[in-house]
Amino acid sequence: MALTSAQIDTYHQQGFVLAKGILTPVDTQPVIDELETFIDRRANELQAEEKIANLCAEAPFDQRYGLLLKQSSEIGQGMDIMQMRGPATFDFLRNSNLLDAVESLVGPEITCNPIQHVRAKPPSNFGHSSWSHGVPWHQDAAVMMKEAEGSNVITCWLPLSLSTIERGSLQVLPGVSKLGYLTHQKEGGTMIVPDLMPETEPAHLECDRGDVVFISRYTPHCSLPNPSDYCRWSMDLRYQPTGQHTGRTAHPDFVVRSAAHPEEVLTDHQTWCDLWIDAFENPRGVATHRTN
Ligand SMILES: O=C(O)CCC(=O)C(=O)O
Repeated sequence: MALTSAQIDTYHQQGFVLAKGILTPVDTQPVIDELETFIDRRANELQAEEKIANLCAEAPFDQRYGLLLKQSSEIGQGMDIMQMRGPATFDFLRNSNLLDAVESLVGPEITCNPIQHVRAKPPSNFGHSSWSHGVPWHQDAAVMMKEAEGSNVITCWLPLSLSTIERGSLQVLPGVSKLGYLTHQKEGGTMIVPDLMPETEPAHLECDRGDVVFISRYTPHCSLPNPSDYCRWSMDLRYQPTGQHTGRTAHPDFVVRSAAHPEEVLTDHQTWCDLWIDAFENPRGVATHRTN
């Protein structure tokens, strides 16, 4: 669904917009099914290795991963977009409801930027996982190369389950994207140098499956630990006008929509998998964060 002109204005004024109901359950269910299949397979493998005792097979999507993580920190190994490379996730990267909204912000020639994740943010005290303790204040411009500073990369942050303050929802600083890039430091995870943090009241972006938050590369955002008993599942995907620098030359981007050259849209799942496999097996280019 295209964004309304009011939503587009909000994005440009505030540096983000929370757009409700962009996606239907039909859009995200195949991705959830793919994640559930992955988790079930990992759980069975870990049970065979006697690393977990209870498969928790009856637990719902927003609880099972946490219950398994409590038993083994290995449950989430290999569970990100570029590692799983599932066909449903590949299809979702080209989802027309999502891209209609993205087109409102980047125009009709759209490339999928390779900086993308699926995050199972589990309860913070259920064991160690890379996302469970939150993410410090940063701008997404800091996870890209400096060369991408002029690229209109839009982050699409979308929950696959309820995302509330109690479950470690996202926070953003409204209205400060116009400041441009703020220097980041490595210490504490890629984060804005504390002295440079704008003194702005954060907005808590509570949202649910179907909603999408669009965030500019210059909008400071963070997320808190998850003190609840539920996983806060989300995806963060990035899109940009085709031809602009991706800021991550080590990893493959691809065209997802084109009015001018529809033949350039990548629709073949195996080709996408091969691009990632090649990037991992024959490393070249840059995949590091910018901390200067
Ligand atoms: O999902 C989160 O908790 C943080 C996401 C984030 O920082 C990002 O997408 O850049």
